[in-house]
Amino acid sequence: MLSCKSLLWKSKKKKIKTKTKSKLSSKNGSRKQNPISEKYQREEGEEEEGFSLKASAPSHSHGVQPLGNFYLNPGSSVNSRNTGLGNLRTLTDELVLDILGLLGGTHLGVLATVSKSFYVFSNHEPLWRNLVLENLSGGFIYKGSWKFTYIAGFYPSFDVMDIGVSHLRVRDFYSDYLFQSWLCANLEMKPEWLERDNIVRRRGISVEEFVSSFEELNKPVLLEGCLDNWAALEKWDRDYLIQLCGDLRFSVGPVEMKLEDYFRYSDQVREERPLYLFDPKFAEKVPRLGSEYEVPVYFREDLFGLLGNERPDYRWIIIGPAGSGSSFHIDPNSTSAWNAVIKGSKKWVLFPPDVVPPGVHPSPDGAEVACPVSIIEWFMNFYGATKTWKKKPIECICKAGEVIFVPNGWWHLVINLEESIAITQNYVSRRNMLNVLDFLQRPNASELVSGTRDRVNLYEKFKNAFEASFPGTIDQLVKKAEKKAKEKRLSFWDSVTDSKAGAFKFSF
Ligand SMILES: O=C(O)CCC(=O)C(=O)O
Repeated sequence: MLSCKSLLWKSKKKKIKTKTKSKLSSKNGSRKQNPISEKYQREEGEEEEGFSLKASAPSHSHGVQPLGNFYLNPGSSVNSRNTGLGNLRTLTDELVLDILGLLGGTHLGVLATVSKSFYVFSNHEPLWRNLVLENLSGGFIYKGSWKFTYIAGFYPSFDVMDIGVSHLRVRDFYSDYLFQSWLCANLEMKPEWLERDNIVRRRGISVEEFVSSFEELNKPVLLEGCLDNWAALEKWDRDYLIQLCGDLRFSVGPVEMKLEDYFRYSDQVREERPLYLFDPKFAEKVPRLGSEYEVPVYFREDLFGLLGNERPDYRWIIIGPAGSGSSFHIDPNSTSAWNAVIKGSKKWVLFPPDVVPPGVHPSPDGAEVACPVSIIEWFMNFYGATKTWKKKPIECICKAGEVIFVPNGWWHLVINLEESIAITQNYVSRRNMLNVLDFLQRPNASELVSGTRDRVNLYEKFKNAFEASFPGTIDQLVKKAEKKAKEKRLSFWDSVTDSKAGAFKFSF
């Protein structure tokens, strides 16, 4: 989902100034005639509105400008987006791209020669990314752009570095969708997006304190110093991992890639949603990796472990460049999680279960979530709304050596601020056992349950395994939860206004 905000290119930081200037090379060629430039001059110094581009950003996006520039520029009488599209001009940009997405690489390449407009659309990098991933799977060597990667993959004798024409700049092409896509791929995180740090931090607390102050209350906490004995913390970096398992394949989005190829990609990547290495079988593939970390003492009760090989996926190694990350989601199967940063740093934004983050639209049954195209787009278009949000999100930057506890049901978004390596595990303890059972027996469990083949029977299997090991414990947990719910009903008014309070019931 792309927000329909009409963009206006009016940023004031140094690099953007170059970009604003480049707009002057369009038809009018005069700074004075350009209202965006005038706005730029008037607002000089209002730093908080500025965006800063990455040092590696190209100087332009094939010349694409936001639609706001067309309306405010009196010299712009045509939008070459429309003139070059012929009868397709009435379609939205998304629809044009959907149609182009049906073409193979050769036809897409030929289409780029038809008009300026088709040149821009046909060079849209996500189209080439899809072609590469569909046709070459993970067996590609990234060549600085997805189009070049495709050409190099299919025509190895062709020296893509000689092409150069992909840098053509088209004049008078206005499109919010394409401009925003380029902008999101090249934006630095704004300092104000990183400022808020309101998570509770703890060092050296006992397991009892963790349980009573955080796990029982379902509240996030950032734990410092609890990875100090991890060999991984000292050893794991890209050189070590490449030496250990550079030629092994790991899950990267929809494909499996050799680790060394992934690092080669992540070194050069500059896209809105970089591919992210997220592998649930890393410890089976490379047992040494599994032996170089241990579950922090707070998270050792791991009841899905009772299911043996039938347990859902529960641990992942996560590797990604700056800008990669996880957009808003709630963790699978109503589990809680911990996420330990080994290298790099991650910005976290978390909302409690009863607050749907701005810009995020879950379907009524919770099976699907519509959210902005990318994490950076969420920051650009929705983060500001959290300033006035009644329930502020919990935010922090989690650095190497730190662990965040993500309680079940919390929405969270994560973006890597630099190349990062992390381990995360999802788990069920007695504190979230009832939530998990409740989740597993929902009517649409076959759509909701994830990480395992047998989605429908997971409830029965898990409940039986738990009862066999801890007879009578489910009843005790239910009684405890009912008592807690009664205590929570503070007043008559609370109970009649909060529909959830009266509806609290478990039946297993
Ligand atoms: O990108 C990350 O490190 C966060 C991962 C995450 O949110 C998750 O595993 O649920």
